[in-house]
Amino acid sequence: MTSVVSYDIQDGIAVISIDNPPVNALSQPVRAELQLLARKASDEAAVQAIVVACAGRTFVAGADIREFGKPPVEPLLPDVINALEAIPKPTVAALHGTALGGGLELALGCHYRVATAKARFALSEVTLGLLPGAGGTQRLPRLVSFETAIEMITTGKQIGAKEAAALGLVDLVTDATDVTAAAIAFAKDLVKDGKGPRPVSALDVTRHDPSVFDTARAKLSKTRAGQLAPLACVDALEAAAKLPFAEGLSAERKLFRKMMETDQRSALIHAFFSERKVAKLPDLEGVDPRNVAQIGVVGGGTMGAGIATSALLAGLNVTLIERDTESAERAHQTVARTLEGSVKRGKIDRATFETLMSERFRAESDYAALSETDLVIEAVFESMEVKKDVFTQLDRICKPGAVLASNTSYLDINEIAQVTSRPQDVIGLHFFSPAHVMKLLEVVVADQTSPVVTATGFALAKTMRKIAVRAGVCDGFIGNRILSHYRKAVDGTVLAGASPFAVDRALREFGLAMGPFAVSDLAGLDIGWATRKRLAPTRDPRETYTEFADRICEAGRFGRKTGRGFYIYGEGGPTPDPEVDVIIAEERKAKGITPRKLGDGEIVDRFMAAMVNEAARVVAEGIARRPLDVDVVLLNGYGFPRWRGGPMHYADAVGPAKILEDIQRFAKEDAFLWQPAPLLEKLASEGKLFSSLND
Ligand code: T1G
Repeated sequence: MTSVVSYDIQDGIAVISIDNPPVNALSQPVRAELQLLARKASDEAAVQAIVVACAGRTFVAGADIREFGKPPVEPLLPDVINALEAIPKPTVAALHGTALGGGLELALGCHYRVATAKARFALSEVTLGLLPGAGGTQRLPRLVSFETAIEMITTGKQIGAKEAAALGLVDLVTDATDVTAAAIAFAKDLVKDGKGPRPVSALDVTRHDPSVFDTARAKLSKTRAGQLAPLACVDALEAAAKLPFAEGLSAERKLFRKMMETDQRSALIHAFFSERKVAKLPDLEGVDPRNVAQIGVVGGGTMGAGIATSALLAGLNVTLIERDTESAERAHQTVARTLEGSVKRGKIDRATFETLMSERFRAESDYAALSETDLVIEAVFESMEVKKDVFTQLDRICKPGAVLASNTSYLDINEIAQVTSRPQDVIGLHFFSPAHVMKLLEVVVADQTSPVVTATGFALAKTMRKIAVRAGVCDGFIGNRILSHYRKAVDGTVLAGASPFAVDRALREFGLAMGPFAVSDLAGLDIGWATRKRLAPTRDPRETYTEFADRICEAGRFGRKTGRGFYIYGEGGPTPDPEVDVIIAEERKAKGITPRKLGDGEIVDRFMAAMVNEAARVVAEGIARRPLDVDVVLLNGYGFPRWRGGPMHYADAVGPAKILEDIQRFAKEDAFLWQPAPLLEKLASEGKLFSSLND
């Protein structure tokens, strides 16, 4: 087997370098060789100091996540790090790229740390449902305050080299491109100055108020309700405060093993790997995308300006077209305002802002400005006629080979493509609002879209740091189609007897950031109302779940923007509107429904059964390639709780058979609303899981 760790001595400095592409994860072979070579360097008389470095694009990005869920194999990372720390010679970590999780723990096990200016650091284990399990919770609070340690470990957020140095996590930030050379020079100075080992574990924990832990727990019970790992992180940090290092390490290990066994860890790892696997499509193997450097955006409203901003932040040049110079100027100001926000949040500096606005972005009113663009994204009003007119002009103006994309959220891309002479170059790129924040991008592939254009859509997503999911053409593609069905079920739940406010509360406790009725108020009830009116001519007459919502709209109550919808938006925040309950009671009476009590459990079961059932149809029809694609969409575009892994992962956790039983039970009350999807019935009858369709 090729070695994954190299060893070299340069002027008395042993350089141990890990080379385990792509991110130098601490797999078992790496741990074993690292342990062996650290011992060798410790024993060799010629070695006066040791540098631990990495080849490739980054220092260690953590333990090897692919080993999770399997029995741990010796040597365990905490033991490797403790042995390294105990070496009676100074050890220096050479840090570049992203030192994350076990990577940062390995660095903390070294006596000194040298980092490039662009290096970034995090104990990111909590994002995977874990806590640092190799001494991170015990060493970090020996260098930084407990408040900082709690914030870093319970959020998993990354910090830059400068901040790390200011916190005392890094001893030297170098502008040198070769951080290993810088670390070797640093080690030589240590030897010259007679500086020896400086084990972090020998330090006392920083001074703190013992109440810091309960304060953190109280905050997490609100901000991370239902999540186990953040609380385990606090428990491990409290152990660091109360116990000697060795005992604190044991407490950490016990908590780590407990979190490793949770469904939440399994769900978060599923989410992590699914977001990488979703872009791996056999039909795109070996298909080279077209180069995209100049993009056009048609439409400078919320979506168009958001897409333009996102593309500018990703390093692309953007030409935005509006219908006249006045609208173009307004769009220019909208983009400037949004980028000002990026400056305020430290995402870009002022110089970058000026360059973007003066050299990389222009807003025009003449389509001729798009003649040299490589890809154009249409983001105009959601009307097929308006879009057809835009694509007719794009077809006339844009150069051969330019990709013509629509940002439509539900309209038929095939119909749009037909008005052009180049349907093979037409695709859907459905961004989510706000487009410069939301990571999800549905790449909607029409019947004649060429593989090269699809590959170009995925490449653009990577450039824009979006998560692209391939979708087929149907009303609502993947996310909005599933949304429309679980919204129907939620309305049916209200008619059956639950108040909208009880539904929102139950689903918030399930893990949604906001309940569906609060979300509707936020988005604007008139939007759903307009969609219902658009679909009315084709709607099944048995579909009568939304009259109460229509009546609220007829009263001009559109939610937050009018101060009243399902909730009343006053000074003290949203409060349930009692008049909504009256409207609902009247609707139930008009339909002859005798309301019954529905507990939170049934509210969640109905919500999830509807979501999984429609998702099963979406997968069976090929609108989504795999169940994991649905998970990625719902996690990244619809606020599904990440620590539940997505609706299909949740369905596997409770079992497709249980979902089917729920649907069959609800169908006794409303056979129209609850019609089992054939794929769900098939999996349930065969005792198989949705994950069996993920390969
Ligand atoms: N283990 C195994 N594979 C990993 C990996 C890891 N830690 N990190 C990334 N990969 C794979 C990934 O699946 C993909 O594979 C390829 O590398 C490129 O990744 C003991 C227990 C490092 C910022 O949380 O955040 O340490 O698709 O597409 O966008 O206490 O990967 O090519 O086959 O994401 O440039 C803690 C997780 C682990 C870091 C790079 N570590 N990784 O982002 O590339 S738990 C993390 C990332 C731990 C200790 C505990 C990102 C990245 P493929 P990529 P990228």
